[in-house]
Amino acid sequence: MKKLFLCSVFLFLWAVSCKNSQENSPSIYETNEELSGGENFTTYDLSENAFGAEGKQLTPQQSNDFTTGNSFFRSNWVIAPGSVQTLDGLGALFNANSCGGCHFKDGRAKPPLSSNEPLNGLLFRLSIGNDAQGKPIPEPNYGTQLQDKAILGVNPEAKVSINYQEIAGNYPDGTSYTLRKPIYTFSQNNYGNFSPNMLFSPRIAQQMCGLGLLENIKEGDILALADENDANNDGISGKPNMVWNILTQSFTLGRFGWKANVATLKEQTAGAFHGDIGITSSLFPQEDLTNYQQTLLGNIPNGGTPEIEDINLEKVINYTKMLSVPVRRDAKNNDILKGKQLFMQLNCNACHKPSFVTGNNNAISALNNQVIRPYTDMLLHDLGEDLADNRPDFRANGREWRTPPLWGIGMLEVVNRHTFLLHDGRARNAEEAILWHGGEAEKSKNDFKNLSKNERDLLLKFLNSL
Ligand code: HEC
Ligand code: HEC
Ligand SMILES: [Ca+2]
Ligand SMILES: [Ca+2]
Ligand SMILES: [Ca+2]
Repeated sequence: MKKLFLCSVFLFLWAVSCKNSQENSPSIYETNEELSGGENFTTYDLSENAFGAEGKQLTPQQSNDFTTGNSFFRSNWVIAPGSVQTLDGLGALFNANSCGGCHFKDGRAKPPLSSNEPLNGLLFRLSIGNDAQGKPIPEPNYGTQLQDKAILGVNPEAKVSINYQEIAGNYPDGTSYTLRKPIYTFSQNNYGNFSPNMLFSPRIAQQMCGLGLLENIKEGDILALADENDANNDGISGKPNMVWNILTQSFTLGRFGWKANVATLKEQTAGAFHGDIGITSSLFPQEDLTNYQQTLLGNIPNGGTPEIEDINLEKVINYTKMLSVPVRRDAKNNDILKGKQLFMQLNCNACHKPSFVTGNNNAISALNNQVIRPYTDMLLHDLGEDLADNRPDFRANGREWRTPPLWGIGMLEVVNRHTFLLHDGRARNAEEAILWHGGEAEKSKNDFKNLSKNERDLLLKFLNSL
């Protein structure tokens, strides 16, 4: 009798738990959830080209721009005068000789792993604080970016070497981990001493997928998520960056860069040509040299005025707008859906906003009305002292970073053969990235640490499916 009773209790519990898991899966799985970049900008190419795929529903002209823009993105610029005039004018100071040199395969760079490795795709923004309007003030001799390379006969600005300090920690369940914090040493300053007030911000080259969609999220939808003074008292206070926009000559919403420090893909692209490769354009007609450097260097080789013509610049800009996002893998898998549930439970989605519908008046009409799942709110958040660069960038203070989109991060290993994350690439994988969260995300991180090993793995499996 007792046995029979126990049996039926077990049967009942089994039936209930089965029913729950069946009910849970469809309700938490959302229709077309695997289409991270919407109908038009999700690619099924899961090869190492997964971040470099062209969107669908483009006009033949747009598709042509994509192809030409792509080749400019990959091509190496050379010292003027070069045999190919469309590709000369490198430097005088620069960080790399192509976009793809840092955004390899349209993906993200990895930081040097030891002190004698060169910087490939890690750069340093410089300033001596913000001016009264809130713009970063350039370092007097070195400007707003440290260029560690230069053409023949010109000295690079300085050399940076990196060392890591190991930090040991434990989960409450006893599992141990180590994190590594980068420490930078600047040497061989070739243009005088740095100002004693110099602030610097290390930034790793970001992944390129889905950028046109991020640009096409309606401004109002982003601003609606802001809660600067945490009026709802949940410990999370998203803040929009407002940045100097050289096209409108006014302060507008910042979207790109690790601190949302640039407003548009146009300015970001022209700015990269200018600051990273030493290529002038109609947006930035003067070389990125301070007055001191200009005087010291005199006449430098010139690849035309400007060095990249508008017609070609436009193609590279359009290229950055038309890159797709890889399709989710196994989005309906039960473990992954459990991981997704944990992601919500830990309030990761307070900042990593799962979805938006893009705006409806982009010139590239394929970008319009797309249901996208970028897992970002495009806002700034205080992530604590440990991640702070202590350098303000427009409205972003020294502890604030833009929530990075999480789409595509599971494909990083395939595309770039590494899994380094965060603004300076210090995290060796997603687990370490979470463990570095602090500030507004301190609670989420602690709740993550308090999960069982199995639950942590489910969450990481979910992230890896993005
Ligand atoms: C020296 C390495 C380097 C080169 C070369 C480079 N980039 Fe970048 N790129 C970066 C870094 C670092 C960031 C982040 C910048 C920041 O946070 O301010 C970035 C950010 C971007 C972004 C914004 C991505 C986002 O998610 O917000 C775009 C777009 C971009 N780069 C395009 C280009 C283009 C186009 C070129 C070539 C003209 C180029 N980059 C060349 C390092 C590089
Ligand atoms: C308060 C807002 C906030 C919350 C909550 C939050 N994050 Fe983040 N997350 C950020 C910001 C901002 C960064 C970038 C920090 C940096 O680069 O230094 C980031 C970075 C990341 C990265 C690395 C992304 C990349 O491109 O390098 C991962 C992975 C990540 N978060 C996952 C999570 C998970 C999982 C949770 C929940 C446990 C979570 N985050 C909670 C704001 C948040
Ligand atoms: Ca030049
Ligand atoms: Ca400089
Ligand atoms: Ca809040």
